[in-house]
Amino acid sequence: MVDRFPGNPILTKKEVPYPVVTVHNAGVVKTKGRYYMIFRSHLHNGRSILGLAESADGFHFEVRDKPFMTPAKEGWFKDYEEYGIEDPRICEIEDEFYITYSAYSRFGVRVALAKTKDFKNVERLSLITQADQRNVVLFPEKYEGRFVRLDRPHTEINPWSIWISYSPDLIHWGDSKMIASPEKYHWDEMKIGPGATPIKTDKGWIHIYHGVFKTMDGAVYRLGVMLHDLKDPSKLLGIADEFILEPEDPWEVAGYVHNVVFTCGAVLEGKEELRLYWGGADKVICAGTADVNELVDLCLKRKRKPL
Ligand code: BMA
Repeated sequence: MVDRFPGNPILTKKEVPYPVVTVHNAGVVKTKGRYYMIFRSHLHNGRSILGLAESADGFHFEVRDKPFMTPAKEGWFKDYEEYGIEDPRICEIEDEFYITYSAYSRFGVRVALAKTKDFKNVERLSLITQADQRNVVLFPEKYEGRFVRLDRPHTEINPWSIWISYSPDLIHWGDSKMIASPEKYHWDEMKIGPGATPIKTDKGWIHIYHGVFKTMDGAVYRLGVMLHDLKDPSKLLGIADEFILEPEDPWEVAGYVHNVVFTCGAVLEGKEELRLYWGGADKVICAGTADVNELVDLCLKRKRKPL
């Protein structure tokens, strides 16, 4: 389903002008013909920061001299970012770029929201979940006057599932509802989580998500696709039964954590092509393309049984 870019991996630690151990899990947007990528890197102490890279073609990226965001040193965010900031997603809403990222600390992992207009200055807005939450993905459009997000709470009774929540101001969230959960003895039976910012098509919102299967050799992270109704994003028109990408290339099979493909970003090229970005084995960044119509068909014609 996904054609890998022949020049993969598109970004590694060698292209980063400051010392890092990994370059992985990146949010990407395209605006005014340029691609902006915010990526996660581990430092040598094992904690994460966020870097910024730019590109004219979406495949060849140049990394800024300095990190884009490092854990907050003061204020309300300081205590909650002590162990690092991870897995950014970018969503353009009304000409501003909102970044959701995981904030790690002794209190657990929660999700923070920041915004930028120019990819130079960034403003932290709020911590928008409690612990234990990761993988918050915003929709680029409001629904019935409210912002919409996908989130991924985790409880023992209902492990690692995808929920939807609504907000009048991006800060206060509620009316949460569960919309998808892992399926037993299936490639995503252990965990699922929101992946890339949803992409709008005539047939619905394409949402690439990650699914995890536990093996005797540890967990395998793969990517799948679901289609949300344009009129009501809480309604799933279909979740494809099959995964669309699994670790295959050497840098996806081995790295910092082996057997991982993990996405935080996708971009629509014209009407037919989805450009997908993923972290390979938590060490490098890879890119590939998929046909929008094929992804939609997979969700509608080869779907798994509804919830
Ligand atoms: C998840 C997150 C991701 C990571 C993945 C595989 O729980 O930590 O950032 O890519 O595990 O290690």
